[in-house]
Amino acid sequence: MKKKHYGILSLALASCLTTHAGNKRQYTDKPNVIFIYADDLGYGDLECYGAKNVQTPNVNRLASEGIRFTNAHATAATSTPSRYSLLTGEYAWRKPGTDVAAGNAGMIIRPEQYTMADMFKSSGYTTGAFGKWHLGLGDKTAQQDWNAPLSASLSDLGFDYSYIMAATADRVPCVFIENGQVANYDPSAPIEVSYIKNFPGEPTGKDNPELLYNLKPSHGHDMSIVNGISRIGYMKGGGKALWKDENIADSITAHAINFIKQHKDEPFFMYFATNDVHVPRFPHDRFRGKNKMGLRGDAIAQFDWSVGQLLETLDKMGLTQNTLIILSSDNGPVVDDGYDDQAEELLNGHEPTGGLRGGKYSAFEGGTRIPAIVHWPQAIQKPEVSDVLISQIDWLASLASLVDARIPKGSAPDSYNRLGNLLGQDKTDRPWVIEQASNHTLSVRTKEWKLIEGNDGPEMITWGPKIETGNSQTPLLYDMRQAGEKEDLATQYPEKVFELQRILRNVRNKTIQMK
Ligand code: NG6
Ligand code: CA
Repeated sequence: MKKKHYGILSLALASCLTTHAGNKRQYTDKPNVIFIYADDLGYGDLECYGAKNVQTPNVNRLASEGIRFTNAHATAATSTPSRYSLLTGEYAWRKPGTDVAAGNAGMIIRPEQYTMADMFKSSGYTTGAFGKWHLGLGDKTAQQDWNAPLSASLSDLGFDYSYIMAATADRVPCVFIENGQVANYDPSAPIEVSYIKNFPGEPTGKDNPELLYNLKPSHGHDMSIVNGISRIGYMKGGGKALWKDENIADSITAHAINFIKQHKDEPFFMYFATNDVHVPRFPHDRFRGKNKMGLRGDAIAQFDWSVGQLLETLDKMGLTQNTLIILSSDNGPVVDDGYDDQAEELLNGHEPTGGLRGGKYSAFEGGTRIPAIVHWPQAIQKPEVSDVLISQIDWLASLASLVDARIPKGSAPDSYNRLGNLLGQDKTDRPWVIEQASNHTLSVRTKEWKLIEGNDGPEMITWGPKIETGNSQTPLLYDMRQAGEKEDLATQYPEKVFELQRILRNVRNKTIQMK
């Protein structure tokens, strides 16, 4: 399947950029753009957001030189829908099949869709994706041949280069995919993947717990064993291509640094999605034991190290001034997400959500309020902390406006240009933000109020993590100026409930435009 071509404008720009070959920087003020997208990193997990038990000096630097947002929202409380929305500018709940993807899911964003990467490419950028993907690969679910170039991959979505994990570290296949093919492919160990049944003779966490020498599951995660850790799904083979969990951050970061070095003379867009701090948390030895929180804290420190490596590279290359970095997370935090890593026991008073209610998966703020820092020394001269209400859904259109890309009609339908918010020039709150819980319950929040729509789900997650979901048969209304999500005020303010329900209905039906 081939991509549509976006880009009469891009051709013009590209030629203008290349005419001055060798000295391109001088002729364009287009910043490099780097998204640093952490996994399951909570609102309270960074030192600059109040974390006490772990040091994050590199993220602190970004915050102290840029804008640190205190009211930023991911579009969903789990990874796949959040990433889908970020990269396409369309709410994931509009599109079936965007829930947490298996490692053998077919490519969820289809080649004909317009993506963030297409947008940058059409403006003359070189584009690269690194780390966690979790949006499917290949044309069809379960039909991939992992021993050959995949039938659909990130090059069909506008990425010039990619070095990614198909899904998550807790899902097979446990190999990196470079430009649509298994990296370090080992012909002596052909790869097979199934999410239905095991391959004859292959050990599993369930049947062979004695083989789990690195981490044991606390719930689920008892299928194929790779690197002494059992996962979700079954795989066979891989040989030398199999990753070692302790080296994942090193590997992703090294490839990203190479990309920066290779493209230092032209504008580049880099989607840098870390595996940290998702489970299985198994960071490198050099991060072990330096904080009070065990492996979860070590994974946060490793995340910070990756950020530091990118910054050091930019500094060395003289690129820091004109590189726009946006650091954020895909959804809220979870403590025990399925492995016995003592994250719960070792919190030592740390609050991953920074005191917000709920967490990953839930409709409460802990599910979708995330850290967000924007750093661009050339444009942001006055560092600040901003409580302006923003959502990741707008990042595509906002950055399109920054780089003069024209979004094709009908693409990125939910994304609005709010660049002024991101650069600290406009303090107007987004009039509303929509949040999606893992059971598809939607919430609408304004600066002052939040409504969680009524639904049939249980009050707590039933299958493992101890997290309040925010589910209730009747709609819940909270005054966000006061106590946050403590006291349901739906019966006191029926007109407010009605007003917010109307916004939600109109957004669902696309019968409302934001001013
Ligand atoms: C859940 C997994 C959890 C995590 C999550 C996706 C079990 C019991 N739990 O189903 O460990 O992988 O999916 O996380 O399997 S996300 O951040 O990628 O959305
Ligand atoms: Ca996540």
